[in-house]
Amino acid sequence: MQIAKIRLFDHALSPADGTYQMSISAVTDAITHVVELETDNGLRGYGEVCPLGPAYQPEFAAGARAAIIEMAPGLLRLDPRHVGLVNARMDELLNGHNYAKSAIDLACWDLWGKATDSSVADLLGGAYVDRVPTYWGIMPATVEATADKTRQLLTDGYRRIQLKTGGRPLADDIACMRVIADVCPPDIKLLADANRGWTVRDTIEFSVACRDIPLVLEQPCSTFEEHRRLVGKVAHPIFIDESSTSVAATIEAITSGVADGFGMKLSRVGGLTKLRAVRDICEATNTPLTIDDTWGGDLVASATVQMGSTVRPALYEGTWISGPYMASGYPVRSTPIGVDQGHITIPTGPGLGVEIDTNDWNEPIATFGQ
Ligand code: 0XW
Ligand code: MG
Repeated sequence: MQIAKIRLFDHALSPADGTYQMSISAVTDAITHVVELETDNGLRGYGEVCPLGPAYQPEFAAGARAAIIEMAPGLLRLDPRHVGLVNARMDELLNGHNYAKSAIDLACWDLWGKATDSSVADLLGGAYVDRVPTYWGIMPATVEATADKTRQLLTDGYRRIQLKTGGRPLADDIACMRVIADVCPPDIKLLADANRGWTVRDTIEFSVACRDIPLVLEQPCSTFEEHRRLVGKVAHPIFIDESSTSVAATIEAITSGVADGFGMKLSRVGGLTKLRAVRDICEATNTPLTIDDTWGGDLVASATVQMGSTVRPALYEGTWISGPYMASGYPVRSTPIGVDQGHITIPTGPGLGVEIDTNDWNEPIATFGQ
């Protein structure tokens, strides 16, 4: 089985309320790129990458588009089931740009599943569950609005709540964290995610002020070095998100004693093949992790929940999807992937289980092969 044709599509996946606000970046429009790989025996596999605007991480939509176009001609005639070889070829064709490689990697896993009538979760070792827990990130708001949102999330079945912090006075972050802790029963997992927006000093002050609240500090500062300076000075575990940029960076974060867990992103590490290694390293070191991506439609959602379902449940912190935050996704023929009672049901069907008819979409922006 060989890749005979590659088509690239794009779609706008804008936030429902106009803006998705984080400490030092706000996203108003998110452009996703979907790769279609067609094989010489007539199968079609799909993968996707959707950076969270240009400032969340170094990744950005126009970069994904350029990198995929750069690599595509060199991928024709490869066997998509050989995900290791496809990844090696991508590294020969282009240095870095893990996120763009992620879209191609996903499409290969989708094809591998379709060729063997297996779900991606089957190929990844098997699913522990048929629906996975999710969590919610509360955007910066007043104390009253934060309390109301927390109550609503509890009613909706969420058991893990992340407060977006940073980008405003520390006292506001502390007050909002306190009200969330007051509203929540003790078994709800709480996180403060500054998305790189705090200094080392901010983080220490926040942690000391919230010493009595069991919570996780997620990616408080910008660099790995700053997080290293926090070790021993904060009262809470540190989860690394934006700084876990690769499999090697993940290993370093664990072995250096900085990461107590991860907010892990599929596209940042380069797709399912790399994320499988991350999962296995986390399992070998008893390190908890989420399985998320930055943003995206049902292809990204399926890839993340399928991978999430294969993580040992005691270490799995859930999967966040952007669907509930979006005005709408791109059209698919399968049941849309959504959240119900704080959980996401894993699509059934071979590969990623997302049925696509590209007649529902605009014309591709690039085509390679025939
Ligand atoms: C809450 N998320 C998983 C969604 C956005 O991609 C940002 C992210 C995070 O934790 O930073
Ligand atoms: Mg995060």
